[in-house]
Amino acid sequence: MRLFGAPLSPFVRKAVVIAAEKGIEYEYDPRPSPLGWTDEFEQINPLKRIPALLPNPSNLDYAINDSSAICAYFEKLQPEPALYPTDPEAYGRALWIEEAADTDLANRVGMGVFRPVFFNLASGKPADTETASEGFEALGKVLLPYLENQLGGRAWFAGDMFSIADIAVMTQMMSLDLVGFGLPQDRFPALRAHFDRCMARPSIASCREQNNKFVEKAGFQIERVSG
Ligand SMILES: N[C@@H](CCC(=O)N[C@@H](CS)C(=O)NCC(=O)O)C(=O)O
Repeated sequence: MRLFGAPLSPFVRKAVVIAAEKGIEYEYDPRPSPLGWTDEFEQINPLKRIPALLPNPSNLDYAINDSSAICAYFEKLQPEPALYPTDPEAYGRALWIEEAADTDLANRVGMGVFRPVFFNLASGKPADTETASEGFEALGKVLLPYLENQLGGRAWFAGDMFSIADIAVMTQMMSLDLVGFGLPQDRFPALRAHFDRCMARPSIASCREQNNKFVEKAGFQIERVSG
């Protein structure tokens, strides 16, 4: 099995973390990214998005693309530990939170905060911290308060288990944190505690360490703006 996609993509992180939680092994090809695609990638995923997964690396025509499809495939491949609740309400809620995180949250985090800092640095320009700060403030108006409220006093987003919902939200928060926008404790205490709880899991701590090493190796100096 081979997983494709740059390690700083929040969607690739979903696949990496769920595989680590379940002890699923794979070869990893970190090369395809929005900053540059490999020759064979279009054949694997005509949508040109990461992550992509080849269950059999020699068969480029049988790919599973999209983080949600890959995570659901991993759940069937290796059901333990379960990362999707069985209770119908908790299951529906997990899928909704995953969807919200993968769409609107991802778009606002990626375009509004991550890219103005990271893509600028990657192309040799100074980080656009002003645009990123505006993007973070926009997130703080609706989406982050919504998620803060959804979490309420509970440890996890769906039922009383760590699930795909937590992974999907956490991977977006990691993107914010990586470019200097940690969750402020005074404004989002539940989300902050959720982030710290997630980071304490070995699967996520190791993913974060790899991400930090990648940024260090690139030599990017990233200003800490919050959290
Ligand atoms: N719904 C897809 C979204 C994947 C996605 O948008 N990935 C980004 C990287 S973070 C990408 O490949 N973007 C391509 C581009 O910007 O050209 C998933 O969950 O995998």
